[in-house]
Amino acid sequence: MDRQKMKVKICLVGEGAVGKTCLIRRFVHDQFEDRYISTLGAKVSKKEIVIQGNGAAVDVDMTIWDIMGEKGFRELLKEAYFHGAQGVLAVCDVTRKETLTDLEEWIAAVVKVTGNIPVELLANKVDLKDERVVSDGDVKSLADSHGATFLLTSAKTGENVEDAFAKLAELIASRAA
Ligand code: G3D
Ligand code: MG
Repeated sequence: MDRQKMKVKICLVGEGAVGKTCLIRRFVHDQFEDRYISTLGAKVSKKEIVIQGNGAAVDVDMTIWDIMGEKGFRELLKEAYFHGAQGVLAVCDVTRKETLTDLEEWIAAVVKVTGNIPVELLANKVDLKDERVVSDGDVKSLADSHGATFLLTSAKTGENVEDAFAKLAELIASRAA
């Protein structure tokens, strides 16, 4: 019997340099590069994964949207970027507290275009233990206030990166079911 298939579009949001591009690169290519060409405009990547949905395996064809120029990200571009997104990874950098509070605005901007979709907060760069200023509690309270889940990630070590994307896909699948 053919496995059930689904296509999903997800977006990553968050301030510049929190690690969005690195998380995608880690997930899609299983690589972390210290040097690379930064994204121009929006970049779309694809990856297929298999998740457990409702007891049966589901093939998920993920389209992952990345952006650059976060501060100057224009309203018009925002519409196109978020349009049709079924889930969002809201990323902050645990070494910069303002990147967590900034997520309020990012989440509001997405939801304005997409309506209520699953949101997962990623507290990235947890490998930088000595520089960390954002606590688990800080992340949890923002996540709770948006009915979102959260994970601590590192694009550098790969910690929780697969899980982050898979968990979001599962949330989307369970909504669609
Ligand atoms: P962005 O796409 O959100 O703007 P990038 O962020 O993915 O371009 O990452 C910004 C910087 O953070 C990069 O460093 C990258 O190497 C670093 N980075 C991303 N994720 C992690 C992580 O999990 N741990 C650590 N230690 N660094 C990370 P540069 O030096 O190129 O600015
Ligand atoms: Mg980027």
